[in-house]
Amino acid sequence: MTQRLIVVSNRVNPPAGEGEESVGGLAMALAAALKAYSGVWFGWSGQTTPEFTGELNVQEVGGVTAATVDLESIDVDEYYTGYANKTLWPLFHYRTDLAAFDRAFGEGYRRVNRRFAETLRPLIRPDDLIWAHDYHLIPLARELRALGVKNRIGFFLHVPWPAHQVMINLPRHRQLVEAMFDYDLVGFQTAEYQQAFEEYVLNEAQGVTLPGGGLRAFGRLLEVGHFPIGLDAADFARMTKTSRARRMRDLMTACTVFRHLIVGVDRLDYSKGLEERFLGFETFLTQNPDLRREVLMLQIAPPSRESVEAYQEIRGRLDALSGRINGEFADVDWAPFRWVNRNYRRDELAGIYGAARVGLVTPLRDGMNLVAKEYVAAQDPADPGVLILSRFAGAARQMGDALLVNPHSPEEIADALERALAMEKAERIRRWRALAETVANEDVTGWRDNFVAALAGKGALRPAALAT
Ligand code: ADQ
Repeated sequence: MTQRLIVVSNRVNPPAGEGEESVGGLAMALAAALKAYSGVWFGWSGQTTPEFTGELNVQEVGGVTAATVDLESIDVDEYYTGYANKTLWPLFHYRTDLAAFDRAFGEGYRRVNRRFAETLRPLIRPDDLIWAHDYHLIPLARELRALGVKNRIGFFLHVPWPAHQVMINLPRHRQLVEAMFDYDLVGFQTAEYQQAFEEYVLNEAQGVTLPGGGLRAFGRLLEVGHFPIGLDAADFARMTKTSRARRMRDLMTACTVFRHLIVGVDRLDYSKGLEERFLGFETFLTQNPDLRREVLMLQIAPPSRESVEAYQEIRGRLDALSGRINGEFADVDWAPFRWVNRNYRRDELAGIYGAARVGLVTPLRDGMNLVAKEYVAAQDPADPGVLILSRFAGAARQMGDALLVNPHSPEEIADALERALAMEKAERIRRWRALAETVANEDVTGWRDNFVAALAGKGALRPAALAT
């Protein structure tokens, strides 16, 4: 019998059906990962309750057992909106200028992790593997251990782990890192983030690296590794062939006759580099008067985390910038820029990517970035488009055949657009083939299997020093 897997993440939102609207990178990946395991997906329901009761709501959704719990609104303010999204998210994305440091947030974060642990405890059987996800849940293992849980517990960080000098901006950073040593295995998206974590442990906690991998610090041992996340590649490939995807591709092709479509798809987040990207497109239009009528840029960015001020501000700035670009360059029969703030079904997105000659993916920092991989997976092998990708997305480590750019530089973005639009078909095919191979081979199934094998102690990662 396969071991049960208990997945824990802040939100639990498995896609209910076929072409449902996408629910973000993490949710898509976890739903795909859980399909193959019997087990449970546990987390916050997204609902609030006047008083925390720890009552579980268990449902079967899309082949997955989802167990959720409601939180008090102060929990949501301090733990989710506060510590997770106003403190850790900006810090881990190198935006210390936007990070709020408030002790009440830290206390709420700890309290909610304890509440999650207490609610989850009765569901855990002795040989279950437990896999916690992302920056909301760093102290979960510590709380579970305090309740006597002896199971193997793993943690995967979907966002970047910042450089040591950035990390130490966080008050009580040592306490947060110490809590990570209650896991058996901690996984990162890239070798770079893993190294940054190790550097922190060596410098701040007098840790040592063990011969076979792994770390010793705070009187404990921890296995660490990097596990780049990928798409549910087979499912996405199928999605590109649906009638809805085809219809969307035909629609986009029809409304861009004689023009090349440049597409960006992101959650509306300051880490995604949208302002710089808009300025890059504006620079491109300024530098290339003869190409202006030959392109249309479509940026899709549904609002997210609207309760956080920084997100309201960026929305206002982007609205103004998109208006300025169209005001400056549009003609009576034509406008260069489309700015759309809504979600699309995944099959429709596949169709949009498929119609785009350029995929413009330029986050300032990104743990991985699945949009880059989706864009590649949706291309026509006989006439593929060109991916322009930020150097600071985790995906850049695997996708060196994209045109890599510094996302802070509108000029570099403009130059890359020129190059992409002028690229001969033979070069586009050569680059795309290499990218498509990576996307197909390093998919979400491999990510899950590698992590779970390492957590179960069957992976190559298990250092000899830990076995003794
Ligand atoms: P995100 O920051 O959400 O994920 P990303 O990896 O790009 O970023 O995933 C976004 C997902 O949302 C994609 O599947 C995309 O198709 C979908 N999406 C975006 N805009 C959409 C729209 N308008 N309509 C429908 N769907 C839309 C976090 C980390 C990433 C990491 C993932 C997975 O920040 O770095 O890659 O988790 O680990």
